[in-house]
Amino acid sequence: MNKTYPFVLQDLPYSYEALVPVLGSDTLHFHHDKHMNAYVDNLNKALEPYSDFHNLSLPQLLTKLYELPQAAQTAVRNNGGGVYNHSLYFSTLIHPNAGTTPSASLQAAIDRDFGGFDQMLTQLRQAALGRFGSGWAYVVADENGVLSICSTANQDVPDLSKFAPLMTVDVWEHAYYLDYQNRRPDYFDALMTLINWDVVSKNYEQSAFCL
Ligand code: MN3
Repeated sequence: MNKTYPFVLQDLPYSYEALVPVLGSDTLHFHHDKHMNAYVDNLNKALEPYSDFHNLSLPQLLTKLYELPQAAQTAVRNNGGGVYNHSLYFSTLIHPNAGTTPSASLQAAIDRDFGGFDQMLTQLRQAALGRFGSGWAYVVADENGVLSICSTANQDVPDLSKFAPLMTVDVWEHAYYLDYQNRRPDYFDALMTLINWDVVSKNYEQSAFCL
């Protein structure tokens, strides 16, 4: 996420079969190789004419969106957000057999800010299922390490100057249609078995702002 222009599609940190049967390899191929790849390509196309911005990281671009030339703002918002959101999403998944759990410090924050792990997932589920149309639901930390749930539409990201996203749920239909058709609740419940809490914990421990 610290990379700058030209952005490169990162390989998945696991094989295309690694998340079967929760997410099939067809879903991962289309989602990563086609959908995410298009966001990377279109982000680079949008930035190509503006060399003054080629040294900015993706979080910096998304935070300074309105300092960009107006002609590039919508494309960077949509495609830069698409790269940011998918990078976070894919990086926090792993096969359920990995059996990861939150670190002591993340678990303490979950208990303090949600009243427990199940309560956190209940709030995240409400945000994911309540998002009309396409978008994302997140667990984020603020600059004091306080956790909360939020949701965005389309490929928008939370305000990265105020919140560090720790994990996210893609609720665009392309994330689940091949495996779950229109059943977003089934997808959400299954996806929660794939969350790599080791990575989420690391994101929490590194969340003191480093744009
Ligand atoms: Mn997606």
